[in-house]
Amino acid sequence: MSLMILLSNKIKNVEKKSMHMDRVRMIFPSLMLVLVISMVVVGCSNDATDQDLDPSGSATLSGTPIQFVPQEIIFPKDGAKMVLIPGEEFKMGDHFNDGLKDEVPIHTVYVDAFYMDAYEVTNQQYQKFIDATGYQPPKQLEDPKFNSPNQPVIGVDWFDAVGYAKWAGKRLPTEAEWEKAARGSFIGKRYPWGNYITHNDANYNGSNGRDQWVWKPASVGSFPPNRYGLYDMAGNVSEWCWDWYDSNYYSLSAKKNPKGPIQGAYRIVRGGSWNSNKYYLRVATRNFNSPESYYQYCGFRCVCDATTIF
Ligand SMILES: [Ca+2]
Ligand SMILES: [Ca+2]
Repeated sequence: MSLMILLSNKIKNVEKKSMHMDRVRMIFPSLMLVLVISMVVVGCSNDATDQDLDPSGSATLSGTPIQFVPQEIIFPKDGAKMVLIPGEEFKMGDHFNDGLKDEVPIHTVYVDAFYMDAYEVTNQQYQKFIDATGYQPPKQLEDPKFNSPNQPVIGVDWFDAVGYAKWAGKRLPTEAEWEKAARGSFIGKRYPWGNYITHNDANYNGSNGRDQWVWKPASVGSFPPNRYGLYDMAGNVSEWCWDWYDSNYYSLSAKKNPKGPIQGAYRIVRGGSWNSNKYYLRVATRNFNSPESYYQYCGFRCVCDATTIF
């Protein structure tokens, strides 16, 4: 009888242990998810201070060497997928003598690791910003040609882009970050994937092959990404960057984390658009607009620092 009780107790203990392990197995993924999300929230929002994003101030880019970070994150505030761009040197500028003098000299630049939105900011994401803040919507949101939820937002000036980034807890990329990201780890190529471009690679002026969009942006991500997992770095809509424009800046640029001139009349715009000839889709092409101007071809995407919090 006592043997039966002993066996029964052992079986109960085994069952309890098994139930405990099952609970651990059930809870563990949730704990890991909470941990990762917490790290993402802390890691990105800590660096997005008012000083970082104040249009009258200069961006603080405080990334430091990192041990481990996820390759992709979903940013909590705007739900944007972001991909990690590694901190390393690259050669910035026109390697082919294709462009204007402002694209040279080629110079070596180091940028700290950062996360960049995989896609241009969409109408749907911008609408969340409008709903949350009462911000003035761009008039293009009333135009059926431009207002699909997954089309990139357009008709936004530089201050609108900075306003969205600040709301989201992110910032605009510097010009150096943008070009580093667009190059997709290739060295000295003309486009984000290599030296040649067709309408199967991007949405630009005209249509053919995969590019079936004329005089309007495609839904974001309609073309293959570059090697970092970034979509539409060439074409679709051109993208506001943080920096002021100076045609001589490449001769003056800081080597580490350059943030552009301290003042100017125009802000950098990169990548070309649905309205551009392919010449303007080159990764080295430097364009610029008045920060108060807005166009049907110009949108933006955001970045945030990758920090040791991970
Ligand atoms: Ca097109
Ligand atoms: Ca683009």
